[in-house]
Amino acid sequence: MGSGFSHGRVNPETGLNSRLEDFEQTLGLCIDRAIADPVDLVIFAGDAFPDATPAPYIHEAFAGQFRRLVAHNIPAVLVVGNHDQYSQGNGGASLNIYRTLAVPGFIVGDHLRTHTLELPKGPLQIITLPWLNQATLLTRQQTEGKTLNEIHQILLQKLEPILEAEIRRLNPEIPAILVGHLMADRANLGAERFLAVGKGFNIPVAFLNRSELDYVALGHVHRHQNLNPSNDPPIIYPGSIERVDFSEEKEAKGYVLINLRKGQADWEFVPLPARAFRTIKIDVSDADEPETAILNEIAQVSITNTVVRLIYKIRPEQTELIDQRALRKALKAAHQASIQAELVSQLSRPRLPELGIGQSLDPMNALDTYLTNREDLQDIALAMRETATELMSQTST
Ligand SMILES: [Mn+2]
Repeated sequence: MGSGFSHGRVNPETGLNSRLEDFEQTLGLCIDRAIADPVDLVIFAGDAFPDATPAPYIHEAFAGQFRRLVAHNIPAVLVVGNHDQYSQGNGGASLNIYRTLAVPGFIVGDHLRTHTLELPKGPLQIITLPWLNQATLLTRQQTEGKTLNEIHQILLQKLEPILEAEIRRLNPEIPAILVGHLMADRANLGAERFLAVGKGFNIPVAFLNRSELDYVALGHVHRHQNLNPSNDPPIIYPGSIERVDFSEEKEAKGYVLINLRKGQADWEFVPLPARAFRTIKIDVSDADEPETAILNEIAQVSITNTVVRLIYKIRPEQTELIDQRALRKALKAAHQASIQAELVSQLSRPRLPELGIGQSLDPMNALDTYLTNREDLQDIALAMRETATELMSQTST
């Protein structure tokens, strides 16, 4: 909550960004279902806000929904994600306030440990695995002079025995789930790729694919997916409940409902009516009437209440043929719209005569010709030739 504000608009009645209201409403639908069923437990696997210090009204929007569970005696597990962590004060997190206030039935998972919950239908074991950063497991001496890759390897070597110990201590008679905020090595990235560049490390799915666990609930990746289709146990990212940006345009949004017994977890992805995002892309560089062509394209798409981005390609000399106000007017039904013009250059790249049509060169000669024409590459030309020679010898064997 609190992200993607550029895709919203200010609601004149509340003064709030409409995207915050969207997220709050969609979260409300999840909580509605939890109360209506009712469920025995709600799991939230992290990243409540874009950072650990959200503005009070954003924090309130989240808390306002989760507190409804308390009124219905439904416990909740909140695991700390990378965006929830704060670097000051021993790595606190935006979600720790629920523990500080001792909200009844709320467990905050900011450490790797096992919690045993006494639920009305019986006990349940939960291993919480929050987002791990190098500061939590490694000292400065251990990381000094190491590359990021080496540090990630050391982190995994440290994590494996700790996780193994938690799994071995599980009572085999009691259902067990692991709730983790992590990047699994087989996961398909959604928007998180852009939100947390180079900050993390991948955890092998093999660490999680354990028969001692009945279900693995994951947060971090915004795209819904099951990393273990044989479901023994299911290893599932439910994904985000709303779209954060256009990279999630084509993803279904929802939550996961789990029916859990020892040795058996039946799960279902329940879609949510998240606000739609639509890209309208058109190349009008060859059109005589580019504006009409764009307007016709917009008319083909259902844009009402959606977040739209219009991307059109034109030649520089066509710019004056397009009236931005006409485009804006055509996009009026959208919840929010952005317009992006991409200029297409008519100049083709200068060709190297040596590589012209009719000439046939072997790859090494082609590379030599290319390098001869690229003065800016001279300092690495030798290395490129050596690497190319090596690659060519590999492909021929
Ligand atoms: Mn995350």
